[in-house]
Amino acid sequence: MTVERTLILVKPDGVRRGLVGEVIARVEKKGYTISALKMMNADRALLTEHYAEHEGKPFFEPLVEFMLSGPIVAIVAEGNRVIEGFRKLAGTTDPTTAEPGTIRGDLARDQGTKVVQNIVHGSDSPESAEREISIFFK
Ligand code: D4T
Repeated sequence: MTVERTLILVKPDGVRRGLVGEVIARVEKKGYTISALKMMNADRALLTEHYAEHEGKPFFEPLVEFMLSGPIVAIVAEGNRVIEGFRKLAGTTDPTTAEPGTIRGDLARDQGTKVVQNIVHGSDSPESAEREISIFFK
């Protein structure tokens, strides 16, 4: 058994478009358990910590501005191999080419903005998941 936890964020575009329920429904229908959930307004310090690996990249500042542009929903989901499983549910980073059937493939597209607006974030490893959960659920 590989029971894991992952951090999911519904980003400001997802909240603005009323897709919080849709994201949660897909996670629950897949069979994962929601173990924590909160709506919040992120601040710059929290986002800089969360996106530390991207600091200095050209899309970092637009990414932070985008993530500050409205409320987000932070979710902890649990289940066997949920980290990999949620990333498959989310689809690839670029929503134009994300597979239909995925959250990004079905619900997002290129907006022509400096930063990709792709509805959700999902942790990419057990180490990232624990690090990110401790940032969003202090
Ligand atoms: P997250 O982290 O949001 O689940 O998305 P990914 O794992 O798919 O993507 P990421 O961490 O590499 O990027 C974080 C965030 O930055 C945007 N982005 C990324 C962008 O606008 N341009 C880029 O070239 C990259 C790599 C999209 C997601």
